[in-house]
Amino acid sequence: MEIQLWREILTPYDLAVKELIVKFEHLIYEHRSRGMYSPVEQVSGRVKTVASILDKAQKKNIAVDEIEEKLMDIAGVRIICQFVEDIQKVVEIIRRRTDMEVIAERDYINHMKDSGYRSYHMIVLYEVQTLEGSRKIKVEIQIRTLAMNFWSTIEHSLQYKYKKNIPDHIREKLTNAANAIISLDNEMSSVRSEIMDAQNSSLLHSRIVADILNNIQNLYRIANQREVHKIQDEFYRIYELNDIDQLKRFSRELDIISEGYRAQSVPAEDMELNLKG
Ligand code: 0O2
Repeated sequence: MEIQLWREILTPYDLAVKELIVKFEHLIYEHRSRGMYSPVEQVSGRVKTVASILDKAQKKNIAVDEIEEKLMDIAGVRIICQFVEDIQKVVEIIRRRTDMEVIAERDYINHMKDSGYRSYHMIVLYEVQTLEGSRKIKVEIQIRTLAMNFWSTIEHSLQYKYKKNIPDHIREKLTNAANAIISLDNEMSSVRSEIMDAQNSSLLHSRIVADILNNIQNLYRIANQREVHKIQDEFYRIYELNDIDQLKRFSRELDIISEGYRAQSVPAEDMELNLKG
């Protein structure tokens, strides 16, 4: 058997995890910057430790030189959603992507494990570029709700503490907790649209306020100072009213004022060019 150079072996897995985290975080950003609700709430990832890889290989009777071929979760990415409904949306987004190829799926949401574990697993092939050229890396993507993640994190720590032999009385409490998680996710789903509306208006509110303040700051450089102070005072007055429609109206008016100043500040030669064009 060849010597296993673990650092070298694991480097492309590390790259795959890092790249995928950036991509899924960008998906959150794209949704939110367009004022849309993001089905992905948080993303994290890890490369399995060598000890954990060897443990799993031993448990599954996998020879050391077959580990890369047969272990599916050396690289792991975890996507956390707010609601159960978001999980399917994320699954569809992943299936449609052209930068990863889905090679297996496991639905532990509709088919809960005996332990009480619930999550949707997808194994994808993801291409990374290394010094030796391109490599397709297997990555396990686990998709679950915040509540499911809470349960599985606690259960995972207990499995570690009791070396997978969790005592019956604790197992029973975990089973009760798993059922409570199902009820919690169902309750949250029933008020999903209200929660999404609330989150969207809070996002919209911060975007409008940021736009207004940005406009005021730009005006401060080019406009009459007394006028900018008046605009700022008016903004604070409207802000205190806590009325999103008034803020929207104020923002639109400010856009028009700023546009007027921008037009005035266009250098003469550019104006000529614009007029000729
Ligand atoms: P770690 O430490 O998270 O990496 P199998 O079909 O069971 O032979 P495998 O690979 O175990 O093959 O597949 P499975 O069952 O889909 O599990 C993959 C990963 O899902 C596990 O990796 C866990 O992260 C998670 N998981 C599966 N079952 C449970 C469970 O009952 N409780 C918790 N908390 N997590 C679970 P590892 O390598 O077991 O663990």
